[in-house]
Amino acid sequence: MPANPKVLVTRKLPKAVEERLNNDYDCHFNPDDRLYSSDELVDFAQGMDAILPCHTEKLTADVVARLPDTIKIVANFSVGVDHCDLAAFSERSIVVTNTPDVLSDATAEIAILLMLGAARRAGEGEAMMRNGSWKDWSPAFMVGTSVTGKRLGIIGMGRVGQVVAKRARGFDMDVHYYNRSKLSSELEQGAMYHDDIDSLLASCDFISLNCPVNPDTKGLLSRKRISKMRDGAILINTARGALIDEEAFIDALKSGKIAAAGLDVYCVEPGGNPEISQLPNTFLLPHIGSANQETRDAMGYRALDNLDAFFKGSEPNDRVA
Ligand code: 8YV
Repeated sequence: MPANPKVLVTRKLPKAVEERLNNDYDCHFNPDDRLYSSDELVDFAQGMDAILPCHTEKLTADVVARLPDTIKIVANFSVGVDHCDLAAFSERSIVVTNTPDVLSDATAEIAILLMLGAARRAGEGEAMMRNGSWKDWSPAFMVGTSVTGKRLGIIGMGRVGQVVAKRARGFDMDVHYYNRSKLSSELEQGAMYHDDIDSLLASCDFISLNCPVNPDTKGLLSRKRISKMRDGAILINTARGALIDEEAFIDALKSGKIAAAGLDVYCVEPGGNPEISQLPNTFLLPHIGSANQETRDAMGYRALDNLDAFFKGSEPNDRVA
């Protein structure tokens, strides 16, 4: 390893991860955890060998073109790489890595939380308890939908999708999935494969989005596709907001075509969509799918393993460009 490669660490990382970074690298840290503008990012990257960013840093073609020649690798602290223009990185021969596997359990936990929360109206109930508006009880009060025994359709049966399926089986759910390719029966664990998204949408009570966003999947849940969903279906999204046509989705939530939704991700982040926040049939979280201490540490170590491999002259395990 060359003496102390220089690493720009764009956000505050867990203490143990920063300590490990400090041992082996000469780091520019961000102790105030301030979101850098693109200009600042390019400025701070001057003279650095590597960048360790989060999905909050938009590494567009324009930003990539302005990075100094000293940058050899971008080791993301995220599994999703939709914030990175991978073609632009490849053109400049800058290696890009991500952090798969380590956040699958955490993200699946949040998917199940959202599914239960949306089906059982947890958002409305919680708001009522906090604003003091719980005044009555009757058999008709806050009646939701059962999850147990229902059919769950998973779009994207990768690492996260497979854990969501496993957890959903704990609720006796009948798991169906759409994926670019059919999984082996060992990985399917009895889940039913659909080679067509429309057929999955038409047959499921719950739909969970678990695929990455890329030019092929952007807007995957279009107005036309929403119209194929079962009436009164419930939608869960822990992947990326850009998978959904939010305008069409809001119309469907208003009409009851989609009975409820549990969302952790939005087209605009941070902030989300104020119109969605107004809808009582949504259960909403602020992109915390992987936000637990164990997972944050593991993501940091995974990013560091990629950096270490690169600077030792080996191929990083999680290279995506
Ligand atoms: C992370 C995520 O917290 O890893 C991802 O792709 O969406 C999140 O769960 C975030 O991206 C960290 O940069």
